Amino acid sequence: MSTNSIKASSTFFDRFNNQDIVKFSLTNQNNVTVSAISLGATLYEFSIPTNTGRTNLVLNYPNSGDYLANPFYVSMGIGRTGGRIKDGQLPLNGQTYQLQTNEGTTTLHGGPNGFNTQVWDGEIVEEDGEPTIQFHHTQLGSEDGFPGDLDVTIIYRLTNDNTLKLTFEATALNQDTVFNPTYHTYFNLGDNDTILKHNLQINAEQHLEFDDKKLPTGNFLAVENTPFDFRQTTSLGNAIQDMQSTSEKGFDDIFKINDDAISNTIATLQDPETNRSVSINSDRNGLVVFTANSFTKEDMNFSRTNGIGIPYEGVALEAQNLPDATRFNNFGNIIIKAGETKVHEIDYHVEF
Ligand code: FUC
Repeated sequence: MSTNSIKASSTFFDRFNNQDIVKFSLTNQNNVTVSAISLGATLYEFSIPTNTGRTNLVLNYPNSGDYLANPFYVSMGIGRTGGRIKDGQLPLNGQTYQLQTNEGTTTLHGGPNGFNTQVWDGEIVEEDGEPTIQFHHTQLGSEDGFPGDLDVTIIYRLTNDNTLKLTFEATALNQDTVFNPTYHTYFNLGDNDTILKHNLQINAEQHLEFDDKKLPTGNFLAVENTPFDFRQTTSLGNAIQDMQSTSEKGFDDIFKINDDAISNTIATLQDPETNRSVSINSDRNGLVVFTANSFTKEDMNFSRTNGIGIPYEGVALEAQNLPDATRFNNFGNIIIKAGETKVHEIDYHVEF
């Protein structure tokens, strides 16, 4: 007889590029369910029970094909490196590696053959008496252009205090390489089509200055007295309003997490109307906030809004190390030495 308090299941999701895509689910004692699909190890569902049924707190699409037909990385696993690498050129150990590019001259989110494009081997694995979802993939340098081969496992653990723990474990198999994965999770915690009524708090005194390709210049900007000041709980809608004079008309920005918040709560998103919140823990120094400013009705098939994409439909909160970190000596260390294993964790704790 099973004594697990977390229930696990797996089921056929759909076919994509002649491969079966599998959906794995974990449900805890509070009837919170987390599901992931093997395409991109994508977080497909983080749903809670409500008075009227269930609400999924993350954006998704109904079909695998939708995920790569859109440029938005909807709640997908991202790697080897989240964010942008200038000119697709990775400086490492005194050499420069030319990577594949996928945004003009830039390598974005691991490039055109990054983690999100891969079909991961998934299985339910029991650990300490509870089931977990484990996705495994060996990312080959010959496949994505990064130096060396990287053996990667992404683990989903769900606790009975409503925390989803996402762990990335990577081993550099044969060369020094870089590892800065993230989840491109778009949250919409409320019952509205947009996140404009949400509040956001981020433990960040600074954010990064960008050039016109959204590449970091290396300068840190103080958030104080700007729309980037989320040090106290702040209305996201008001902050987005203050960004309307910019070309982005919202946030697509990188916050430098304060040292004392790392490995603790780095940010909290809440919806005052429903009293739902998610707190994010991360062991690294960066958080990208992307408020889906450029979603349009051509970005079809979002499950939440009856198939239509609309601006501000969700907010992507991407916990990671500051991007392009081998180009700047104060952005943190994303290097894995040959033979070395590195582990990173991102936790989402929901309250409702
Ligand atoms: C964020 C942004 C990018 C891109 C992507 C979908 O990571 O930094 O600009 O739009 O999301």
